[in-house]
Amino acid sequence: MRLSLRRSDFPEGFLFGVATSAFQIEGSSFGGAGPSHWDTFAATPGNVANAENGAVACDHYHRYREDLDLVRSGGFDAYRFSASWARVMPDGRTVNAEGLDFYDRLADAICERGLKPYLTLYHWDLPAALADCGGWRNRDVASWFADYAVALTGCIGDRMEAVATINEPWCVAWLSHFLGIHAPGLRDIRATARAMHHVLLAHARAVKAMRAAGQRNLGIVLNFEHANPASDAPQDVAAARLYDGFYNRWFVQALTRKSYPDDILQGFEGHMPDGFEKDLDAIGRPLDWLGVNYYTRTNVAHDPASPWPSLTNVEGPLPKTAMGWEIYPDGLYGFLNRLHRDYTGDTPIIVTENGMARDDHLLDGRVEDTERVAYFDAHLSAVRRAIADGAPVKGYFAWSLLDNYEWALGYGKRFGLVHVDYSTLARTPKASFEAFRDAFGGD
Ligand code: GBH
Repeated sequence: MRLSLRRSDFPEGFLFGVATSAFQIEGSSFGGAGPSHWDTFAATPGNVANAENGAVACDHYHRYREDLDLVRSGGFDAYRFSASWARVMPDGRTVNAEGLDFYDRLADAICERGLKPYLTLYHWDLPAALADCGGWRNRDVASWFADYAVALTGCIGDRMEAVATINEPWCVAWLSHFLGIHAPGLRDIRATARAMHHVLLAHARAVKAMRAAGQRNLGIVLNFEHANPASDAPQDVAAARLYDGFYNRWFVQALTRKSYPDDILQGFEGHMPDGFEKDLDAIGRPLDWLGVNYYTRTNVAHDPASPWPSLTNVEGPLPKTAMGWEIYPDGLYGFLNRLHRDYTGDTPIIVTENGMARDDHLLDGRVEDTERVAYFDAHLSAVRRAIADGAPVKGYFAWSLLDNYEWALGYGKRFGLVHVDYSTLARTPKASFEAFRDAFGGD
């Protein structure tokens, strides 16, 4: 199967890229990295499927040249990656020269292949030493993060096309502190409310410090999930509205309007850090670009038995990926228009992640991931429609270059355009990789 779109279907200069993140591919045991809270979380039985960890992952730490050759040969324009804070600063505060040197070599290797580097500073691998000090619950995380941002960009920032501070603040706060699915595995509304604020304060402090040091093209990556009421019942409609509030509106409203949504603030009653209002001016300073990650929609039902926000996710009727996530390209179209219209105006938007998990198998050296090609085709069409409506979308990154460590689900869920055999670590481009190359690889 081929993609139905071509470069000529997108504006001049539109960027096609692939994305990865440090902990999911590098191998956290190499290069003098300190433990991150994902290393400690994965070491606790019951947290990750099959007790799998990120110690070796895809061994990208040693194989990055080969991996970047793949990005190049796929005809992509850009490569989105993250740096590991625990590799750069093993104790969270002191620079590890060996860690910085890895990102220095990586930056050069990306540029040497003519790819535009999109750096994300934080994709979830908080140094364990900082997690031990309260992590995202501790307001000090904002200055720790700003120091890390300046140390890293001071070394490789000169070669970065763009820098994002945080990947998916909703996941940092909610998956990690309310749902307990990600490190540090808490189920605590107070911790969640604090993380919901501190993650944005950390973004603001890092942006301010990097701007002062001359770093350009700074943004943040938010994830969006269309909140679909499970029924027309008023309670379900209200539950979906709340879900939209703490998932989709909270961060972008603070970043663009210097306020938090009232309905969510009410639910966080008594749990927000004292004086949080005074931080909103700094949080709402202009962004150079906004990254949008989009995968699915959620069907939301009211659930009086659950603590606030008193809702539950129910199974929906649409076709699903191997994650069980519904395939809903109209959600991406809707968010791109909604962001442009209601929040970000002319600020450039980049789709920084979009992709699907599939139960991929190598057969005679090939992976025919036809459904994945169809998924990409439908979502690229959604992007194209949003651009036609006037949304300033400047690029699209597929998640992900490689099959990788899918967090609490371990290595069982495959999102890659390139298959990874976890016993030999051999890379094999899938049919979806070829579909991208054939559609966008030329001029
Ligand atoms: C991204 O987050 C991450 O940035 C990336 O590291 C990860 O590998 C990738 O997704 C794939 O998972 O159906 O109710 O369970 C995506 C954020 C949050 C999107 C949870 C889907 C599931 C809703 N995800 N959400 S539900």
